Amino acid sequence: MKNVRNLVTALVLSCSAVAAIAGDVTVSEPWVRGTVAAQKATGAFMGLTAAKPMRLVGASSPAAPAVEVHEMSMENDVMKMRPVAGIDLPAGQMVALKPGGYHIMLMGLTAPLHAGASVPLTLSFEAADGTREEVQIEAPVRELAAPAMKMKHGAH
Ligand SMILES: [Cu+2]
Repeated sequence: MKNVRNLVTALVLSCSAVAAIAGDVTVSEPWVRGTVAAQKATGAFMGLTAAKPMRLVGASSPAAPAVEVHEMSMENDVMKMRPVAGIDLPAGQMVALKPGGYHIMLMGLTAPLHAGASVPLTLSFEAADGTREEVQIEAPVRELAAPAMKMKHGAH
């Protein structure tokens, strides 16, 4: 009996380490791309799974004065990104925010972000009936691995 309880405790602990579950949305494996000196913007990425139809409508962070929900796409061989009003989350289906697609853009960074640090983020979700829900997460910083892509920022 005791062994079973220990196993359950271990499972609960290991789950809470990778996912923040609050209310109707589960955030899995959040991370932020590290930056180099003088770089003012970067992206935050994660998986979002909603228990019922929800919409990611915004985010904020103490690490950046401006935070927007962005979509990246290829236009004439150039990666472009633009702000979107929100990202729809169908019930029970993981939506990935990842490089090259949807991401959360942190702009106006006051200091470089290095691996080992983590960035607090508050995510705002809206349900079909208009009720809002906020989820707080800590996104670890991953070192900038690849050289910066050729990018154009449309709206900012
Ligand atoms: Cu962006």
